[in-house]
Amino acid sequence: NTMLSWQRTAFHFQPEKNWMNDPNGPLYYKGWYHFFYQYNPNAAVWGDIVWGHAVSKDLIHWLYLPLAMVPDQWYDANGVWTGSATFLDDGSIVMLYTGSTDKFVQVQNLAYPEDPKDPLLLKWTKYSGNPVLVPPPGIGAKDFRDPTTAWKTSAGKWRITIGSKINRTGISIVYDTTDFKTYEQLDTLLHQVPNTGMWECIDFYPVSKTKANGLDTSVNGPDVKHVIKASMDDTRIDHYAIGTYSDSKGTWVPDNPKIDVGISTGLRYDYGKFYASKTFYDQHKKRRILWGWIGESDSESSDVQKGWSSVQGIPRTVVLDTKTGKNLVQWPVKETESLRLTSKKFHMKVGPGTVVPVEVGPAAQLDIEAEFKIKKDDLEVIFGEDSLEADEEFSCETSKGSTVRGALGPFGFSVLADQSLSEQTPVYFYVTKGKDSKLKTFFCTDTSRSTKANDVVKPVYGSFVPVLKGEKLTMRILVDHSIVEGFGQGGRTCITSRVYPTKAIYGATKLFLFNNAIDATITASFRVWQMNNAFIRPYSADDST
Ligand code: DQQ
Repeated sequence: NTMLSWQRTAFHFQPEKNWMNDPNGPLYYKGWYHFFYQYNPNAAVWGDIVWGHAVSKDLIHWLYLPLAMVPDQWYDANGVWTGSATFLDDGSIVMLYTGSTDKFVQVQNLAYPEDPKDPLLLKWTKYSGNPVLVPPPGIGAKDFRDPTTAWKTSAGKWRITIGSKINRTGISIVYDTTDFKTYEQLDTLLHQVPNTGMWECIDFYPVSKTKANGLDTSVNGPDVKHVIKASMDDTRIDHYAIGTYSDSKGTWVPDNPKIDVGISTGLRYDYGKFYASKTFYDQHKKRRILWGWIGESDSESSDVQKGWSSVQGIPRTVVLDTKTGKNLVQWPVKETESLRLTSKKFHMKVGPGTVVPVEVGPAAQLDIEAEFKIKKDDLEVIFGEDSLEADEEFSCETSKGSTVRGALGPFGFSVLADQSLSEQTPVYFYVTKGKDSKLKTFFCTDTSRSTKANDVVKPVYGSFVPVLKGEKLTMRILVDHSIVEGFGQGGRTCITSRVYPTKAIYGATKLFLFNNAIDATITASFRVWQMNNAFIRPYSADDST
């Protein structure tokens, strides 16, 4: 169907057709990045789930391979669901995944490459003793899924966690194993949080307190913090928290109980559309990489009409923010920059209530890096001692979007806009003065005017973003036809949105800079790159060389 074909992305991973959801078992092996994904080979809606498979040399250009695993056993007859890879000490790979059985019971299964010498890992063998884990007593048959990558205990065993719930409490059940075939359940949970519902796709990994590189999942010690991420089935939000892991107890406690997993005051990887994510340690480049499933915000019937649904976000490196110590920072993998074509640099001063076209040619595939300064006098006058403006608790989500003017914002870019701005998606900062008289910065994306289509959910997304003394406000935006990924303040706060312009497509797509503040003058220094297409196509024999 060509009618909706402009929504197809040019450099984001998506299958040729049909439905995709969670990233599965990402890993680097013998020169290839492997990416598996939840896939419906038969339709553009969820169902008949198998593992799709693709490989890449650089995480950007992808070659589709044959399906890696399909439901061909009683223990995965209703779907080969989400799972994770672990490298054993001898370099061999084990894959654990959830099967939905012939009776719709969620069990964990073991699989491994049929031929470890094959860099493409084309064939997977399911262990003859599957399932290796069934729901333990007290756990619902349909509440037991998505095993993590295993990590080593100090006793030399392997440990994994699996998400579940007891009543309304989200929990992570812990098991130790030596051979991945038999398991011993620990008496304690890794973690639990009341009133958060079912935890899907738990991820658990160390981050360095001092260094910028990523850590292998088994690394532990005084220089390390541990991150737990769980995907909240109820709200479809990926929440993470930073805390301390006890190897001897098999438990984890958050640094700050107010920033715990799954609670409204906690942290999210992304404040837009981003779910069921999973990290892996890239031993090739010593970094931890985050994949996230970006679903659609349009209707199921539109997906059926266009013949596909969902994309994957650009893989992000993830590290602890050593400046704040309280949050992660996420950034598109360096290889993304290989898609950059021509660029233009701009330095613009924009007064209150201004919209300026940014002449970059067609603006449907862009990478934007920008720095903003608020004129200092304005800051002092506006937010001086007796200033009137003290924003009550601002929130992007409950605000009416970028048309609402404050003293110091909003300002930023309107992307995927048409010439007359009848369609536009503003990505912006909004600076407020809190009740404590301190400036507080928010990073938001307003999709409410992104399309004329009437079958689309169009929220205002966003959140608070930490800005430290002396820092300028910075943002990066990746634009790719129907996806916009915003990274505020170096990736402290991220927002991914799916938008479906009807006029702002291909060559008609424009970029604007705006300052909708009432008082402040803004200086924006930025660079805009045209982005190339990535090749994402079936593997052919020529690709082996
Ligand atoms: N998707 C998988 C499950 C997982 C869910 C099924 C999260 O394993 O819990 O497709 O999106």
